[in-house]
Parts: sequence; structure tokens; C-alpha cells
Amino acid sequence: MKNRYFFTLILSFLITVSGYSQPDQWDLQTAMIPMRDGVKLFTKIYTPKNSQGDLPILIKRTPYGIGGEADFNGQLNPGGTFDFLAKDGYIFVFQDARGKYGSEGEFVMIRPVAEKEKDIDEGTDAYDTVDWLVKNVEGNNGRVGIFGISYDGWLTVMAALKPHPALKAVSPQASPADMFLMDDFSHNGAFRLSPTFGYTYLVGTASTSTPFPFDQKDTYEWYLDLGPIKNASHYLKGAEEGWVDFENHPVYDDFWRKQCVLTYIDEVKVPTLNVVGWWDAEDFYGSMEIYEAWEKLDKNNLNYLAVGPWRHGNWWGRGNELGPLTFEPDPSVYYRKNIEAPFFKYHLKEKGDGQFPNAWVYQTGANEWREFDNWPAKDLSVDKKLYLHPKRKASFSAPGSTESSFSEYISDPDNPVPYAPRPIPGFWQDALSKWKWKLSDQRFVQYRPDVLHFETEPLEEDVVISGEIVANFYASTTGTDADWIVKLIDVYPEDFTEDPKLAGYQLMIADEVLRGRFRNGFEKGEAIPPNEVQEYTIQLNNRHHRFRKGHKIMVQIQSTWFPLIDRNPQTFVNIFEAEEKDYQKATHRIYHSTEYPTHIAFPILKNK
Ligand code: PG9
Repeated sequence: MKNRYFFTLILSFLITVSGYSQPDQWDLQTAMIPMRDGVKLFTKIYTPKNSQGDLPILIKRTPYGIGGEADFNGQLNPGGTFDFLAKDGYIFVFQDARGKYGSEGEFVMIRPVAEKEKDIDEGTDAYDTVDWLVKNVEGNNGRVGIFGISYDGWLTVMAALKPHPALKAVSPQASPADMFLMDDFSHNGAFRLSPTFGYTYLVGTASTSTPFPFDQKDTYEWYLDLGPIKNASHYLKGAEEGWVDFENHPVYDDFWRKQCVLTYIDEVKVPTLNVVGWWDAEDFYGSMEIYEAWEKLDKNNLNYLAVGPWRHGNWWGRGNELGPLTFEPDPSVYYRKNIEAPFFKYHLKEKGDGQFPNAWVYQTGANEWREFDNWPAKDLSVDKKLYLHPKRKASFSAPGSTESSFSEYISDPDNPVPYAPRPIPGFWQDALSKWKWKLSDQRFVQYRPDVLHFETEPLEEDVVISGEIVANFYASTTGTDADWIVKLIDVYPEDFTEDPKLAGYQLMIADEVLRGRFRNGFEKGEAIPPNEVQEYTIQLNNRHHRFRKGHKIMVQIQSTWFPLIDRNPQTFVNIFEAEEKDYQKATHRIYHSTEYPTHIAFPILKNK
């Protein structure tokens, strides 16, 4: 007991001298802030009680509810999400997005940028909020920042497109960019069934967020029992509007183009810190594309990138553990203390020297932060190709002329490969289904008859991937459409005394899907000619990973990934109108010959 008392005493001493705030040190004001069309948005404003001098304002806008007072008090206090920022001193503002929770108006899922000057969008709502805050909140220094994760990150990008003059720094974190090509709703034209069905219900049925009430623990079975995807709308009463958009736009058309933020990005107008995690299962692509789009236009070096060993958003919490992996020191604390806090401090408080690298990139496998002048650092790497061979082999040499030419499997839409070990709870209900499945040990499907694998010998030296990974492959099918899923895997040695729970572990480093009908472009689908070899390219995004000496590199290929991706009927029909009879087994072949040398291309670091 005595010890505990002593510990508390020391802790409160440390908290006092380090300047951390206590819960009762915040003044809370609430406001309904008027937008230009008269709609009012519910907003909470936390001002530190004993601040000296005027403070900048940091805003987080969200459709997910700004919650009870305790939530945000908690985040502002020691150990909370905003710990280092709170210590530096800001006025924190939290706001319900239009049409959500306490805010008036209509919520539109990923509302496109307004076409007419006078119309509203999420950018104008951010603008009007900043304007009101700098004019009405006492003790502000006239400098404002906006940040947020995921939808809130996307709202941050919207705020930066036509920024209010007082907006001096933004940090979009895990923001989606293109919902058809690669973020939450579909990847390369393959519809993300469980994330999208769950999300449509979550945000579409009420102004609050209510997850779909699955009556089965294993949603793998629930979605399989659903049958053809056209049956899904039956369960989305109240949220039909959102779902109809998917049914009406099964190809990349103007609807998707207008929703895509990249369509609107021009010069970098505000210092921007883009943030994302290597194992983000929702919006990795979007965050990288936004960084890259701004980077190309960044004449004044205002655009930055931080990528850590994180799932979707866990730089706001503890970051020591992710699935089976451990990281020391905690990369989330490192990020908040050494990247995020100095970034905002420099731009909103004009303190510090502002000498930041362009990119802070965590090298997984080596488990350390690296700093780069640009990302990917093309000048520091050379291109390599990892080829597939018969008998489940992979190597850095191209196939010889005597090698047999293909490996094959039967893909059955009635028995799809699960994307995570079952039972798979609802995507929006559970950390495994939503966040951690990418960290699952891929041995759970390696020997399914509908999954191919190819692996190298144990590596004789470290191989450090540093940049964009691309799968170039040759395949045929007996059907008229097929999905192709490619996974790049770090296989740990069987004898891994360093961390026995990782012995033999198959850790996914990169993964992606392509719906075959879109092999020549996303604007229209084209049937695959049966039994003809076709060439396919899949971008597996970029990575910075060290495959260590003694590890093996594995490639797995499969054609179902359920219920993450809806079942491709494997016959060329509009999938949203497909009937039970359209779903057919098909035999797929992956070629590995001199004529058709399937390979994965990636840059590796020259100087390890
Ligand atoms: N990734 C989620 C999302 C963002 C935008 C649209 C739909 C979903 C999120 O976690 O907010």
C-alpha cells in the first residue's frame, strides 16, 4: 500500500513538473456553429484553464460522434491520444460532421467537392468552422490546425483544398482517396463486401453509428448464406441510398471520379503531414496517393510523410504490439512526440527550427525509423524480380526453358478462401476482422487446394524492399471472369529462438486483389476469353521491409478472399445482378515459363 502511495506521489510530481494537464484543467464550451447555408454543427471546445498567452486551435471533425465529455478529457490527459500536444498547449476543438450526432443537416457518405461556388461541402464546413472559431474563441492566436484519422483524415484533406487563411497546418491520417480503385469500398474493381456492407449500415441507418446486428458469430457463414450479392439490400432498410450507389456504379465512372479527392488536389497550400501504417487494412493506398499527388506539386517543401508499423490508426494509442509483432521503443509514442508534436508546434506556435526530413519511414523487419529526402527513395534502390517456378519454388532467376509451364487450382465460389482464420466476426464489430487480419499467420490457408504458394530458399543475406511492389503475372481461366489475389509473405525460420511464437510464421507484407474483367482498365469490364493466357498487373503498394537472412520469401495466389471481397461468379455478368446459377467453379492456371515468366518486381535498398 505504501508503495502504491509513493508511486502516485512521484507520478503526480512528474505530471506537475512536466506540465501535463489534469482533467479539471480544461474549460469546456459547447457551440452550434453556423455554416453558410444556415445548418449548425455541434462543437466542443476545450481550453486549458491556466494557459499563458494566446494558443493555437487544433480541430478534429468526425462523423463518428464527439462523444461524452470524458472521452475527450481522457484523450487530452497523460497517456491519452493527444498527450504530447496537450502538453505543448492548444485549444482543442471536436465537431460532429454535418448530419451526424448533434449536428444538423444531411450526411452524405464521402460527399464530393461542391461544383458550384455557392454550394456546401465538407471543405466549406471546415472553412466556416475555422472562421467562427478564430473570431469567437477567447485566447486563440489566430493559427489553426486540423487533423484526424480515416474519415476524419479525409475531412482534413477536404479542409486543405481551399483552406481558410487561418489554417496553418493539417495532418490527414489514413485518409481514403479513391473508393473504387483501392480504399474502403473496392480494390481494383473487386467489391469489398464485409467492410462496405457493414459501413453502409453503420453510417446510413441513423445519425448515430450502429453496427449491423449479425445473428451469427461467424460472418463467413452469414455472407455465404446470403447467396448472390443482390440479396444484400434486403438487410439495409434505411441505408438503401448508400447501397444503391454501389449497385448503380459497378465500373469506374463519373460517380467515383467525383468522389476521388485526387481529382481536386492542386498545389500544396498548407503544411501537410500525411500519416499511415504499413498494415492499414482500409486506407493505405489513399494516404500514399494523397502524399504523392501533393509531393509532385510541392514547390515550397510543405508536404511530409510519416509511415509506421501500424494498423489503421494505432499511432493514437499504444504501438508496441501488432498481432504477433512487438516494437521497441513504442513507435506510436515516438511519432506523437518526435514527429506530430514538433510539426504542429513549428507551424502553429512558431517554435522549433522546422528542420524536418521529407519522410519518416519505419523499416519493418529491422524495426527502426529511417528518414528520407523523398519517398520512395528511388535513388537509393535497384530493381529486382522474384520469379515463380514449378514445384512451389521462387527465386531471383528467370525460369529456364525446360521448366513445366503452369500451376493450377480450382476456385469454387461456394467454398471461398477465408481472409482471416474463422470465426470471422463483423468487420465493424471486431479488431481481428477490421484491423488485424493482415497480421494473421498465412499458414492457415497455405495448403488449401485453391491456394498456390511459391517460396525461396532461406535468404543468404538481408533483402530490404524499399518502394513499390508490382505483381506481373500470366494466367488463364476456364471461366469468363476471375479475381486474382497476390500475397507477399515473410516466412520466419522454423527455429526462431529470438521469439518462439514467430517460429515458421508466415507474415503478410503486401497483398492485393484485381478483378480480372478490369485488366485493361476500370471504365469498363471485359470478359476474359476462356483458356487463353492473359497478362495481368497488380500494384501491391509500397513497403519498407527487411527480409532477414535465414527467412524465406513466399508468394501466395488465390481467387477468393471472403467475405472481405464478394464472390466473383467467374462468369461475366453484372455481379450486382448475378443469379445463383451464374456462380461457377473454374480452373485457373498461373504460368511460370520462359514465355510467361510470372514475377513480383520490387526495388531493394542498395546500401543496407
Ligand atoms: N476507413 C473508414 C472509412 C473512411 C471513409 C469512408 C468509409 C470508411 C473509417 O474508418 O473511417
